[in-house]
Amino acid sequence: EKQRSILLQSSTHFPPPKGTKLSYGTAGFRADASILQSTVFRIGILAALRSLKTGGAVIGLMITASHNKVSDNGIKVADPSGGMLTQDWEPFADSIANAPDPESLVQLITEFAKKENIPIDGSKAAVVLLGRDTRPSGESLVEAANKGICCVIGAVAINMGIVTTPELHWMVRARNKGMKASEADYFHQLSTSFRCLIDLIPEKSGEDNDAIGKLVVDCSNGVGGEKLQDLTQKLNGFLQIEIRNSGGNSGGILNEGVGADFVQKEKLSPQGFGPSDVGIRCASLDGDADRFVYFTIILNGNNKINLIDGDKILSLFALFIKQQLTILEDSKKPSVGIVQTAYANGASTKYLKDLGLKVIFTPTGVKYLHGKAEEYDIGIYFEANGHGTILFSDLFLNCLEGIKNESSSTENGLEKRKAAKRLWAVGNVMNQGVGDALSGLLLVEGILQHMGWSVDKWNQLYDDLPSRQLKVKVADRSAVITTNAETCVEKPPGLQEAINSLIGKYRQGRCFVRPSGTEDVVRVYSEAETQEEADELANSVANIVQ
Ligand code: 16G
Ligand code: ZN
Repeated sequence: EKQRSILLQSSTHFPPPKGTKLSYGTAGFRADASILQSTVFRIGILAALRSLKTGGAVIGLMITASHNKVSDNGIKVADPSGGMLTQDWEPFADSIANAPDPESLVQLITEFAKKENIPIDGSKAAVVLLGRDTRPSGESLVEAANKGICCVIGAVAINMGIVTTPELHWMVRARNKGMKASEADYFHQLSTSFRCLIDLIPEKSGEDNDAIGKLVVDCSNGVGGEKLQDLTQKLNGFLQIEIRNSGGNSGGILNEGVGADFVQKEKLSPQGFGPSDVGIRCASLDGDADRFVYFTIILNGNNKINLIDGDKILSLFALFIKQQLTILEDSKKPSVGIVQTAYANGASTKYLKDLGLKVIFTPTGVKYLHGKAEEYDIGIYFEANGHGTILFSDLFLNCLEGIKNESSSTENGLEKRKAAKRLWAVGNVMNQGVGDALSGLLLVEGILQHMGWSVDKWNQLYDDLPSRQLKVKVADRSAVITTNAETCVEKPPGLQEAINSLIGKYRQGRCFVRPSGTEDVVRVYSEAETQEEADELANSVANIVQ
């Protein structure tokens, strides 16, 4: 009763916006920041309930709209493992976000708590970690989320201030494992595992690692700028990083003509990069630093770039891991799964399969890829847009621990120990909760130094097949229903057959359509042997979708 009256009372201060239906979507709620007060307040309540439900485990609440424009904001929940909120709570998130008044809100909460056996009588404690990116609207939204959390008796909120999305996920996971979980601990883990990779680089005569030169990073004028700066200081010069578009007082606007999303979608260099950067290894983070891509500037190319996307990052990681596993040879073989979506360039899939690796496809959205990757001892997933990570099972980590501690002093034993240590470092540098641009950068840089490779050498692992993406406005995108990891249209009937006959006209033709999860459009993706053919295929399929 006391709980009920607190909820009723507080929620009157957070009326929902009129005439907008909000949906948790693939990446939490996102909208113009001005209408999100009530949503974050309510999701604050949800986060506290989630903590109660999981026996008082720490839950994360991140206020960010990632690569969206600066006037937008959003909110995402991190589960105790540091992964995304369990999917079976999404309908509850939708329904409370859209409850029209305090009475119906409190009724939904009470019913849900009863159904899920959540103790809301104040007898149990709950903890929620709050974080936000650099958007100006973040401060007051954190305040609203905090009010929501504190409405649940026994729940406390801990404000971590401005952090990257993956940093908050890492902190949630670390706390629940009873580890030290401050930002300094996060930087320490990343920098020491990077250092470990560097220390284990085989000596190669004649190769000069300094030739690899500096890395220049576009930080999208977002939270990644300051954080990468701090991390770089911990690297003691083992990596030369120049930071651009760092946000703060440097002038540029968050995500405007900058950032990983812009670079990957437009295939153009971000602001602040130009002809003087030709020949230099460049990378781009997105607004909350959970995605990254690499690129190089094309000489006299009118801002065009060679894009090194998530698929090629994945391929580099897979190759390195495969090499280390080969050194471990006879030891117990871990299961390795590579997880991609239908957007992965066909050339990357071929490359990975030719390496002898198992490639699995899931629908678009990190929660699907992550869930699949968890099924393996080593699960590597990336979306072409640069979101991904590498997951190690506890079993495999234990196995590595064993090999690391073996005492054999034969050459072979020594090499195995080194390989185990490298893999161990990979598992520590890579965020086990979500994709993390800072982790990813360090692993790419570590591997390039290990291989003694230039960025061009890496880019030449395979040539991307020409591809085209289009979006089509339709009356009702939910009329398109897909199956087989979005590669095949189930409804409306006949559409897939029509697409197939168009694909049949092109060498190496591939094409699929799917309703977007974030925009009111149907997306078309095509590949073919030449750019002209890929364009033609996409256009002709777009025509029949309309
Ligand atoms: C969301 C997803 C991203 C996916 C994109 C597809 C997360 C954290 N983010 O941003 O992984 O690539 O949606 O958008 O899951 P679309 O459905 O509009 O094509
Ligand atoms: Zn992001």
